[in-house]
Amino acid sequence: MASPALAGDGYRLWLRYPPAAAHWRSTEAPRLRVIVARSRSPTVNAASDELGQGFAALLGRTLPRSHEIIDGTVLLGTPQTSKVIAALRLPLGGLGDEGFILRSTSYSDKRIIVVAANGERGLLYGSFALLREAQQGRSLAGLDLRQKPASPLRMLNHWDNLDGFVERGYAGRSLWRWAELPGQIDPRLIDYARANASVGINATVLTNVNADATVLTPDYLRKVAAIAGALRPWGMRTFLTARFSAPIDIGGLPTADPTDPRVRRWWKAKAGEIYRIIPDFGGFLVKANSEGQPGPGDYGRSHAEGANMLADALAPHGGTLLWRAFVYQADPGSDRARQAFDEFKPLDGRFRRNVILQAKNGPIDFQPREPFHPLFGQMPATRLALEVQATKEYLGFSTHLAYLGPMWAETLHARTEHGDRGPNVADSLTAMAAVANTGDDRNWTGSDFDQANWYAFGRLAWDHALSPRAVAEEWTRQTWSHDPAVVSQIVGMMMRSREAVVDYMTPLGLHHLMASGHHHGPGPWVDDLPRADWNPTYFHRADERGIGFDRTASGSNAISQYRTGVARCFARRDCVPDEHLLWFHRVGWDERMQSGRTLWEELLSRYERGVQSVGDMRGEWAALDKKLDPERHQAVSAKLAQQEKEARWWRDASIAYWQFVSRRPLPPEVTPPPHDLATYRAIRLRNVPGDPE
Ligand code: BDP
Repeated sequence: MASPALAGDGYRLWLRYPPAAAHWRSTEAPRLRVIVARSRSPTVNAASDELGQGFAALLGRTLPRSHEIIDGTVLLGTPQTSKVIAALRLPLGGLGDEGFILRSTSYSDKRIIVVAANGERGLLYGSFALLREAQQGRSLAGLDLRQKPASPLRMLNHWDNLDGFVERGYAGRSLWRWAELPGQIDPRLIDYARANASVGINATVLTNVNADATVLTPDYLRKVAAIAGALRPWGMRTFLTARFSAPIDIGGLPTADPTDPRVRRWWKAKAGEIYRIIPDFGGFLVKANSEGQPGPGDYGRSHAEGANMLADALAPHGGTLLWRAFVYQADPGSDRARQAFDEFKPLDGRFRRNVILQAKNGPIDFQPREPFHPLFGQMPATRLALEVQATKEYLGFSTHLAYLGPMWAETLHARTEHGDRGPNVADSLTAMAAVANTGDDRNWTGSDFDQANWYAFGRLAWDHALSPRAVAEEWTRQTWSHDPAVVSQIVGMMMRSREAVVDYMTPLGLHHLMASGHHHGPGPWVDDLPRADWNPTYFHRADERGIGFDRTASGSNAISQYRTGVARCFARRDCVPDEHLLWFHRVGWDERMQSGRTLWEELLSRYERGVQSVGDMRGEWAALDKKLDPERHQAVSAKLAQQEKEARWWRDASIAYWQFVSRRPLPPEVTPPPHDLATYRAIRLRNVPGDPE
């Protein structure tokens, strides 16, 4: 199964399959005797191997493969591969290729468990779902699950450069060992694919959105083909980022103008070359005319013209073109938050069928909290992908514990038309992508808790309606312990963790207050960067009178980009949630909040609450020391200690700065920052991981 793993080093992620509780084992064991899976498909073999090994570990005895149906058979099959499945006439219609049915049933008087699907990938996901059920300690007697994924494309985006550096990566270097490829396949790739398959992630983009065209040269394409071959049995398709200027960079053409016939021919030929060696290649992801990347705008062409040209090259092969909506022009104009919508809304309906427009969860840039991106729900004639960041660029890297399930659910479940009714963001999605948080650290994600974000992304991409708490519970049981007291303690910490980060970094709708470049630590005072909208002062606009970005009609009117019902609420002080207040409104320091406190008091209390919350997490974690393996317990303790220090740093530096701009005294109950503002301003971090500069 996995490469050799040390107990407790985190390598095995949530696929540990620890021996199940004795009472579960004694009642469930008779239901599990043999596995029947007739297929030569590598995917079905992978699924039945996983079941065999997983159940062997859970039950403490092997589950042999068999051809016979006996009491206790686990049967994997499609109506085409299994007469029994065909005879059972299960409701497989509408489940597509990836959906599955898990059912405890009987056949010829034999009690069996079936994993049934229309295709091999359904069998793979069904097998992992069966193991997940078992690991929750649930009885398999009444098993009856019927599922299919909410979105057809569930993908990781790796911001990995060809030299092994991972942009915004906090877990070591890239998993792709280009120098050893295509000759050697790192066994770790198989475990990577297994982990993804176990939560239904079915695609991966290997390279950084700030792309290097070299990956499209023949030598590299052979390496890509080797990776694609390792991932394929696990249901994963491989994608690459395409640098828009590749025809110039590696093609010897004088232009990359999407309307130039030579450029169009070049991309068609390139696509043909790729599909000859990777027949199931997924397609391209493109960042164009954003943050200095080349794009159709360089030739006076629109995003649709650029995207469609690449889509046409991929179309004959069934490829997909993901075009990012994260764009902002050289001049931010009135408000950077408006730019993507202003640029893309007029293009609705102008993209080819195989184009998916990929927008970040919020209109700015992966902040600890943003309102949902106004493009969701407003591009009826365009397929959309939701892009989230699993790597915590703006949420404390892999040091701070922040479980992102609640953040993503907040976006997915946000209503795009009315306050509490009508369609939500999830309803408008064809795909969901996460900027990956993986690297070659032994525990994959830099911290044990960041594994939960990889896990939660997959689960929420599969089922947008899942509750983040339920996901945290199942992850915890598979990763840490079955003990109900431990599970509830850990899940409690996880569920509060992201809000704590919001509180001590960017409370009440504040955003983009991080230090420049690496984005670690506070920098609300920064006002000297060359672009106005790179400066925190541009976003908070604080002065002696008040704080916040007026995005109502009296300000940038970004609010008008939302549908009327939503816009109306965001625009009203008595309706906009406190969480988004300073995102949409400029508010006087002494104005009263819903809590009855003034804004100044409320702001201070949020910082306090954030730091307090981290202190509580530390205490709760410390109390678990006898109940968890010492190696991982210790590793998390060390991170929490650092997080607490950094949360205080955020609080102290921010309060010192707000006090300076607002000229407000601190109420007596608020402990003054131990240093003056100049001290915080002078702090410079060096050699920070993940920083491309
Ligand atoms: C920003 C990151 C930058 C990425 C950019 C993007 O700081 O490294 O290139 O997002 O999404 O948040 O393209």
